[in-house]
Amino acid sequence: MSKNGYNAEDITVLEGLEAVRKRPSMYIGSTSIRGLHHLIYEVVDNSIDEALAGFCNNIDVTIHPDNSVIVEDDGRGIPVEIIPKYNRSAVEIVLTKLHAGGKFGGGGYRVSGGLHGVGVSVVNALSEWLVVEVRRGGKVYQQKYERGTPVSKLEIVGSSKNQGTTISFLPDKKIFDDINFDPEMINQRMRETAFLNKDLKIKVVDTRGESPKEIVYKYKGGIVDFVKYLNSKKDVLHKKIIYFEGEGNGNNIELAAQYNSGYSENIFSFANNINTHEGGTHLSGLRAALTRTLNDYARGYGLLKEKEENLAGEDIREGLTVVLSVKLLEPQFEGQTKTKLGNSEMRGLVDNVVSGKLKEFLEENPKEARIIVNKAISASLARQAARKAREITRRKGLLENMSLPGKLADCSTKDPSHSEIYLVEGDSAGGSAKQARDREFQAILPLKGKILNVEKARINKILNSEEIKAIISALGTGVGEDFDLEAARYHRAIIMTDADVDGSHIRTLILTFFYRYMQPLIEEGYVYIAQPPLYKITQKKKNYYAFSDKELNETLEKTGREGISIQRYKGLGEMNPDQLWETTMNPDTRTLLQVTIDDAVSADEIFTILMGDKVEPRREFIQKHAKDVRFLDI
Ligand code: 0RA
Repeated sequence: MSKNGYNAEDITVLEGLEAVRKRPSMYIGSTSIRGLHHLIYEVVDNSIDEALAGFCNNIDVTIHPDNSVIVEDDGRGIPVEIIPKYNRSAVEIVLTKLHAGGKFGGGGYRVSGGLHGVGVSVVNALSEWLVVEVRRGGKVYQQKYERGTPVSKLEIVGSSKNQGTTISFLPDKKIFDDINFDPEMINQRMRETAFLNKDLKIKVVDTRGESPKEIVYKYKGGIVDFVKYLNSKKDVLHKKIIYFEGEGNGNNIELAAQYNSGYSENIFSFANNINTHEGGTHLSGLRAALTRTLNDYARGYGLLKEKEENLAGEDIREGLTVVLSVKLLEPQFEGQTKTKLGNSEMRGLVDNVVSGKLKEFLEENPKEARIIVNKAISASLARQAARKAREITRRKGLLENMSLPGKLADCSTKDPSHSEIYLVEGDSAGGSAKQARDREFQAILPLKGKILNVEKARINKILNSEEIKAIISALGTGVGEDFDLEAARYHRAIIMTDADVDGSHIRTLILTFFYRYMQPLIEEGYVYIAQPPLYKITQKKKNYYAFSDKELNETLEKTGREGISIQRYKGLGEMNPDQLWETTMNPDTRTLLQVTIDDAVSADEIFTILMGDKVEPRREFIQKHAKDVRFLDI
């Protein structure tokens, strides 16, 4: 041991954390608001592991005015014994060594153990300070760290009958662009975590406002309550939520499902509490079981005649909300974002459990069974009609040699990665945009008025809509199951609408269509929103543009308010092509908002509310969000 108390092992530990500080994005994805929230999720996931092991019932998350966070649980507490190999306490190893969390646990289901959990040591490395408190064996232990380095020994600071761990930390402003936590993001995630862990109580306290806000999430129905929540703004086709549970080789599956009268599929799958956005074996097992079991039932009861074609998977999943949650001892995650479950044994297990139990459910509930089969049959008929319509359009397109819409002003380059298409509201703005654009790489597609609300129509009707057909053929990708990102003719689809109520409605309609029928386009970051200015301020023949009221005020301050004139743009059409180019279309000077799907649950909720049938929830939403545009970042 050297004179400063560190040995060679400690030095490699600290070098590990130094690497985290040098390249934080490698460990938490980014240093944006998303990465910041990862810190909380990481600590909470460690507490959830204690809950999965059956030792933790309560987690409290508290955010303080300085954006420091406390996560307290009543799990077993991080072990405090000295680990001989390191000559350090287990606590210190967990807090300073990358991926050390799993070393001492062993066995059981883990959220934080997989490729996802980077370890609380990463949180420690990226925090200005961190304090860990462990209640274990009647004593309270405490140790402090700064930017990952211990600044005190693990000390006994008191006694307690309780057990558990409390981790408090302040995100490092040197690392994060902004350390302001977003309560919506935290609540969303904690709500989802509580749904997935029946009876676990998660309390979120935000003390930053004038009065502290406290929300408690605890669901005794678990994923049944989750499905109830997901369908709460929809018309459901049967009251009772279908629920199955099964087990095999120590792996566990749970499923809750309910149909609604809508046309979209809402299947959320999880493995060890991790949202498997990219699906995987459990999801394929589920899909196979659904398709086979419902076809068998429909044939067996003569609901589907011999000469009629089988119901397709997508017919059966229309209007279906499902939460599938599996727990595995050794989950394998694959895919680009490591959110695809790879364990091959899961396919058969889920297929078996779902086939068996779903058959039983259908036999025992003939009324519900009929409703479900009839819904799938209508979907199938609509799909067949759509296919015919598509075949006709395709043939027509070939014959007339014009598969691209007539009103598309295409760009000249044929390289999709350098091409962008502006979807523009109205013919007049479309005209200005055509004059303004750089025709080398910018294409313009003017759209007439309101496009069809896809939330209220089935695929056959959607494919009959002129505006939607124009969007699909211009993009070249196809839709739904046929969607092919590789075929995209542009890598940027930019929605450009007026900065008024109608404009935002049209933008939402287009986004809804993309979200429901071309989701990968959004997931891959191809969808953008143009930001035209709200004001033009002229002073001595010089023009300034303001994109918000705040910017208008700033500009007025700057210009000294003398001899100025202000024009408020009511529509894109009021700008001349030069101004439109300069403010909204020139890549060197414009600002684009990239549309992202932060969370599929809230995105679905938002589109259901904004575009769906039920008027009441829509009114509530619009009142609640009238002053912000956050819902654009679905
Ligand atoms: C290592 C081993 C055990 C628990 C934990 C770490 C643990 C970590 C965190 C982080 C936040 N809360 C936590 N709670 C527990 C297993 C403990 C045992 O075997 O007694």
